[in-house]
Amino acid sequence: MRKSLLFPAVGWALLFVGMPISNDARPAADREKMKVILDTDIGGDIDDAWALAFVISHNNFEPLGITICDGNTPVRAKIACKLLHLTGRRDIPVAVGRKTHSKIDHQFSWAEDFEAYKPIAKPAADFMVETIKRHPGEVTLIAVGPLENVADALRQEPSLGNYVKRVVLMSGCIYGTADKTSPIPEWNVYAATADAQRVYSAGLPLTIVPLDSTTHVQLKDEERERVRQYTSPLTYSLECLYRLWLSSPQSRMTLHDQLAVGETANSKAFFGKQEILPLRVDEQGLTRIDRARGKPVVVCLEPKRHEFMEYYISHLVNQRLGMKP
Ligand SMILES: [Ca+2]
Repeated sequence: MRKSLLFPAVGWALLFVGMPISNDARPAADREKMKVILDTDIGGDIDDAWALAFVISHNNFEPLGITICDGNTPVRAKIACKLLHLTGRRDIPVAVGRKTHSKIDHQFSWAEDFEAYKPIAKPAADFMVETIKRHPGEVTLIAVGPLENVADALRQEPSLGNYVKRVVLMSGCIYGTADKTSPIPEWNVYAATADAQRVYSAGLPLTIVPLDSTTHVQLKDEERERVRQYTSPLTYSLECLYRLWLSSPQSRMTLHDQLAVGETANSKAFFGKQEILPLRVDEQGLTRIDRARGKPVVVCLEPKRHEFMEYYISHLVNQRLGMKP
């Protein structure tokens, strides 16, 4: 494990303590924001932290909570909690999903001793079900990790699809990737295949951003530099996590999860084509077109890299999140 980067958290933390938002007291503009829950396996690949940053940077989102899935969920949650703390967003609860293994990752060291903001006691699936049912037809669930929590929520409430507005996944591979002309098992499906089968077959209003699109969008050095030079607590944190994630000088982030957030924020704006396909997850973790047994899924294809990257980065660098006014 790499040595932790020193982070000037104490000074910033004193400045950036967020205030809880009362639902009743919110101005009208806030009540019209899009209610979202982000379900994430933050701390493995780097795109999750940068996707969470996108969610909290976007003025049109009202994040109702962050739920943590897959693997060492209690430690993953600390990264989300620290990012929210440093950016003054302690109004957003973090709920931990079931732990599926105890492996560690380099990014964990960024928050391993962090205690100042803790997850709620309620498990992720309980939080998901209760929050979605409290706002019927209003909540968009964005799930960018293996689907244990969403599947657990469906086990509790099989008719979740009647309450949720939309479910947007970074998930699947239909035709191929930037490098391959045939489909491959995508990690979020492969890592919890039975759970993915449950989610894809549940009749949810499902949209997926598959590898077919995401593998075409990688962070350029000048784009990373633009974020780094902004030096807000948010962008400083993202650069710290990026350095912990880098495994070689040639590594570049693929923006898998951010594209799912972008599709949620501005549907159809960043894809040249959306197909509605009958999809079924098979035993090998492939998302297959199956006209007999598949359920309809909106599939986002042909990413518009330039439009998306400008939109994405402009959100990260236009919010002085966590800084004094
Ligand atoms: Ca992810």
